[in-house]
Amino acid sequence: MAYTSPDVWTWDKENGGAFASTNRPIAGPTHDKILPVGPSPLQLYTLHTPNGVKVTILLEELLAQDLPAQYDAWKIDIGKGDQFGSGFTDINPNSKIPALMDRSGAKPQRVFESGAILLYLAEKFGAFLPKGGPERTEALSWLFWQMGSAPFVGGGFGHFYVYAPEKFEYPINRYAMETKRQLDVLDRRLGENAFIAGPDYTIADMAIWPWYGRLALSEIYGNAGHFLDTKSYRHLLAWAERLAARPAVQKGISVPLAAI
Ligand SMILES: N[C@@H](CCC(=O)N[C@@H](CS)C(=O)NCC(=O)O)C(=O)O
Repeated sequence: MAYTSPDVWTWDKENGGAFASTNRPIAGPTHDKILPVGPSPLQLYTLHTPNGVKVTILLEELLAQDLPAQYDAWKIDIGKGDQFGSGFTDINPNSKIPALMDRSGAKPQRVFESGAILLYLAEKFGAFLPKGGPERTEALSWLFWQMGSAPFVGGGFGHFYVYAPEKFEYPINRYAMETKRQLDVLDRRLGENAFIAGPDYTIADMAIWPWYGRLALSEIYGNAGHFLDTKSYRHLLAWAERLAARPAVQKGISVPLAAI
């Protein structure tokens, strides 16, 4: 249906989309809520979404290397609006999971944005990120590529293919095209390298796999794997399968989350 925009946009609370009841055009908390704190040095407030599991995968990989990355993982139910509680917005003023509180030092340190959390933990524990040189630059390039690119997949393709109140051809075409272009970027890269940043497994793989690896494996957005013909991205698929077989990845995507 053709749409004529009004002079000034107003908030339609009942727009019919899957997240209509929680999405809002205003930042800040909607209610007071003190978040629980467990005994571990790292407190993670999260959910099993692609952005959330990036961090639990890294934490499980660190623990698998016997590094002291013990954490408590708490469930922020974004369908119920937990991300707008005052305790959560104190840690992430942007009201999105995942958010981390590092209580191991003299003063608690908050970290928000999944890419920033991955970088913070990789530097803290000296793992899964080359210390310097071109290898580090390459890993960071791919990490930031993921942060900039995945919103086209999640907020664009996934939203209009699965969550929008109706199927609209224009946005599905636009975002399917961009998603396939991105899948091809990764397929070409993985045709020449064992891992995203080169020969070593890094936080760039952990950031990219929950989105593009799981899409290639047909594990997100219903029938999207078939719709986008992800089987045709052979190198991407082989990498996705290799990562999916890692015990830390399996733990990271299903780690129990305690109620807040
Ligand atoms: N750029 C952010 C995106 C985080 C994000 O979009 N989180 C979603 C779940 S995957 C969320 O919390 N949505 C709640 C909302 O939009 O109200 C990151 O990577 O941390």
